[in-house]
Amino acid sequence: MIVGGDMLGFINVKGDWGDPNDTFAGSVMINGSFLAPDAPSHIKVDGQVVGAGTFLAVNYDAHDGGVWDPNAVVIIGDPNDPNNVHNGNTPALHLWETKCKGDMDGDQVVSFPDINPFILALTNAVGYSEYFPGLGCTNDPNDPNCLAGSRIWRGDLTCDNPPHLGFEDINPFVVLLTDPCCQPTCDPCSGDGGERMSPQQLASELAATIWPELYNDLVAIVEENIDLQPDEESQAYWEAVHAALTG
Ligand SMILES: [Ca+2]
Ligand SMILES: [Ca+2]
Repeated sequence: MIVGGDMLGFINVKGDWGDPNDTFAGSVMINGSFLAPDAPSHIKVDGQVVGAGTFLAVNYDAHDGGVWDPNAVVIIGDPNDPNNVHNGNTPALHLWETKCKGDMDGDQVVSFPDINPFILALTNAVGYSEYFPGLGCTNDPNDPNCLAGSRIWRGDLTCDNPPHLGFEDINPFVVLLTDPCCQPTCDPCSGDGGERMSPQQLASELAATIWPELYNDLVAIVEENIDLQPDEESQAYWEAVHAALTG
């Protein structure tokens, strides 16, 4: 479902949200902001969210950094029960909002654990979509233009046009991990690019957070990344990261 501009009114789903037989269902793409400046603005589901893979991703202009107004809410079930009224990320319900570039697991924070879903998103789009229902892509997880589920928006740290998630995003992702912030743009977080971690420090942070089953993928990505560096200094940096990971 796509809302062409700012969302100021309401959407009411009369029954359940989702389909028990459909793995990817439930994205509301708002091309502007999700706003309630004067009157209530809400998305209301009278029934419940059904199906293990169903999600409700409220993507309020993720591309440009729109606003989810605190008074704009998503209501699932009886509106008189305050537990049913949500105004932000609610992972237990697969209710996601998009906010930070590089936040690959959708917890609204950019941190080292995001390395796991970043690698998944890079190497296995379908696996990423299955692991994080709603953060992957609707219908076709391999569709490079599918931003509704926001996998590409979150991982594309070079802000390509059209958006693209690829090996070119590894360097900026690592820079972001070492100088983290939550923002919807590709600008450096502190404005000065931050202090680069030593290769040994980076390798040990990565090794401490990587899932064992992704360790080999990480090593392979780091190895490929050596050749992609523009200068010898950067190559030496990534060679040292690789050596520390495999040593
Ligand atoms: Ca995160
Ligand atoms: Ca990119």
